[in-house]
Amino acid sequence: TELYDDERTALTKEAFKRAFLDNLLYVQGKFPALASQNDYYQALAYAVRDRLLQRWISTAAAYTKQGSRTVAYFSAEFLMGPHLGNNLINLGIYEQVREAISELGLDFDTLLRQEDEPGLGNGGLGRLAACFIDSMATLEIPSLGYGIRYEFGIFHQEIVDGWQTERTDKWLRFGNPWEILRPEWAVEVKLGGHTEQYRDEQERLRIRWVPGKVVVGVPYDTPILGFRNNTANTLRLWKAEAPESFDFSTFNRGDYGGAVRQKVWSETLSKVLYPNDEQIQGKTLRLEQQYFFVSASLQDMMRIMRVQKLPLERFHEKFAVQLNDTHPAIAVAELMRLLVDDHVMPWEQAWDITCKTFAYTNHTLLPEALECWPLELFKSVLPRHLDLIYEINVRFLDEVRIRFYGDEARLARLSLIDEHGERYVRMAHLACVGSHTINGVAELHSELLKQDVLRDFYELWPHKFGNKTNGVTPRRWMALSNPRLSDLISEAIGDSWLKNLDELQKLEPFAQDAAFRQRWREIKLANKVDFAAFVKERNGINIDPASLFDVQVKRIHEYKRQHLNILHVIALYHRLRSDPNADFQPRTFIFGGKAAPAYHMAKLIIKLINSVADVVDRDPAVKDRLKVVFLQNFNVSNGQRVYPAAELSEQISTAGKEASGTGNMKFSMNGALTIGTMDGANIEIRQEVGAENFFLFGLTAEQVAQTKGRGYRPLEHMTAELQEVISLINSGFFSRGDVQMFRALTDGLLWHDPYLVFADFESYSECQLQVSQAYRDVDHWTRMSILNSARSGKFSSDRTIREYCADIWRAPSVPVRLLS
Ligand code: 26Y
Repeated sequence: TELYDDERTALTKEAFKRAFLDNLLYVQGKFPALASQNDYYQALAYAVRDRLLQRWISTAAAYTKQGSRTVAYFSAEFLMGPHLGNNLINLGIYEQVREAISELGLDFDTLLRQEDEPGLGNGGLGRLAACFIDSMATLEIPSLGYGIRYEFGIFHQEIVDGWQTERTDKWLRFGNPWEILRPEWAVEVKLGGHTEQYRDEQERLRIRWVPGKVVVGVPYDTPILGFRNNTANTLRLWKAEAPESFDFSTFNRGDYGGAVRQKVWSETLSKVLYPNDEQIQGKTLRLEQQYFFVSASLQDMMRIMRVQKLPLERFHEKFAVQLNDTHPAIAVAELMRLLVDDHVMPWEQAWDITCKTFAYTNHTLLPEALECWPLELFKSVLPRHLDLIYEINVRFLDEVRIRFYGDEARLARLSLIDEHGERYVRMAHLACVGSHTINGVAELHSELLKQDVLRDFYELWPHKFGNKTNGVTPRRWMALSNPRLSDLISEAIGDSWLKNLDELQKLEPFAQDAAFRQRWREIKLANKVDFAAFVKERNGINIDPASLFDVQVKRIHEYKRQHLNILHVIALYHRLRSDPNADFQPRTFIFGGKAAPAYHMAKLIIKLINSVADVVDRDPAVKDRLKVVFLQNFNVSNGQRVYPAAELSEQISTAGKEASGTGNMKFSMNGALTIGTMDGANIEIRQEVGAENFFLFGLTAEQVAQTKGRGYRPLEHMTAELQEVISLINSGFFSRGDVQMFRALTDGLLWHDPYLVFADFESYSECQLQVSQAYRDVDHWTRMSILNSARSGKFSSDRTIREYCADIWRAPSVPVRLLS
């Protein structure tokens, strides 16, 4: 304790205040009269960082000493959200620090809000990676998150005249107090060029990759704290830089422009996150990004083995690598290259190690989202890897040929190379062949993978397939974002539920307790009042905290069917205008989410939502009964405000399309009821909370498939009300007389409707009526709300990670003792 528990890092309030003011001077170079709120935030962040470094050092020491088996989570995205509040929660000093800061006359919440969140992900997949590393640290699993330190994360969305516009996310502008640069562990990554044969000193025939360019990967480490333990794991993100030697050689030749271009090109690799979560067509830079972080990470892992004096033959014993979708799937070929080319290991042994190292998680059933790279493009970036993939493929297809005698069609379907028309490398196939385990992210999704997208692989290797239903971390999504509810729960059942979410079950009896229900309601109302103030500040409109808060927040996608929701809102508006005295449960419809910048239909849906919001807000006839809000720039921080205030969670994707969903879990934990289809994890949520506490509607995945198989005609599902809705839109009513504005949307629905909006519309409307009726029985609704929360234990990412550890990684926990 002498070494660490000093003036600089002591946890007492007084020591913390001194440290904070010290940092203001010595880190920020400011004194209070000149300091901005951001200066105060930085000083606070550094004071917290000082207090977690001891854990980080102790953890590194424990893992090094014990040579622990380590999980490497490979992901192109980590959607972390702000660190400060989360670190305070996990350190167990949130309240203390809040008090210290207010005693200094500062507003703690204002300081928390200064943090520019690291938005290094698009949505579900990136946020899942963040929840997973939180849970791994909490469960004391030695782990490294490996990814890219994008200089610009997911764009900042602004709504201008109802349309989405994008602004660059300059999250590093004021510096990032949570990361530590590790220049001594930089590695070189080759790209492009060609391969050639040569004979080594022992006259062995070998292959040399002569790269066209080389970039340097520099690691930036961020500590990931466990919840109230001594573990601090590492998120290691790579920044791309130009190798100095390259710079100088061009520079010395007097080619200054060339030297600068080289530097600029190198840095481009980690410049920006692609804002798509579905499709990227033939973008060389994207493949280069994927290879860059994968190669840097595998080289880093080999360095760790060298330091620990472990032979590379034991790579798969030291490390379990999880591939977060196919974005890092090139790792299969890269590990083979490192072992076979660089370390001269026999192919069979290298392949054995590779297959024992990797496991692959699939996150999508949409066929257009499966990553394929045009062969020529692939060859120009990774010539050596293409040869390795050919070799892997030849050996793989030999195996298939024997298993499925004479089945040529099957060979073509399974091949790592798609040979119909233009040739492509199929990344999902590479991931399947090179992994010992393949999983989906919810029961239904994992079943559909076996029946559909990966059917041939399932028939070949049924033992590789399994399910790992997603989860979310209750530390961020309850303790941090919903302190009122968390305090009430802890008062009722103690606070160990935050480490063992199944204990929420103990809340069930409280659903019968009128006084408890009253407090549950008061908390939801207080959260709604806070949220209403936030909406007033952001959107300038008043929403009524007494109305039902009905929320759909997620990326904008046709398969997620935000348009089904807004069509229903228009139907309600029409009912109110047609019958002004109709009995009507007041509702506030809240939408939020980003559209991929080139996804025109998604952007048009945003415009429609905003146009309806605008009309409804200006129409005195529906005032106080119907409101629509589009929340700009939905991200982790805004999520933390909206989930606690929500009463109804919209999970309305076409059945069979949403792999899992994770927002659905955040809502349910925080006491919102779900209106949803039999899709993704909705099915398991309904199973857990009970059918009577869930509003189900719509076709099942099977019925969707049948309907499509029969030849779906949306017009056959046209009802009088739906007709009114479409006519109203087409009349220009929401577009100031412009009858063309929403044509692409309405025509698309009338003539194609690939996601069966019309087929589900009536069932949805009917279900929404039931919601409104249920909401009027206040006590009944509160009971259902409490039961949703009480039965959400399964959806902790701690449960998910325990399953990955037991079934895939075989990684035991390693508790950390604080060094003194
Ligand atoms: C290839 C590139 C364009 C791409 C980039 C990001 C493709 C996909 C993605 C992201 C996909 C994603 O976020 N999928 C979601 O993963 C969640 C976590 O498993 C699921 O809950 C959710 O249903 C799924 O859509």
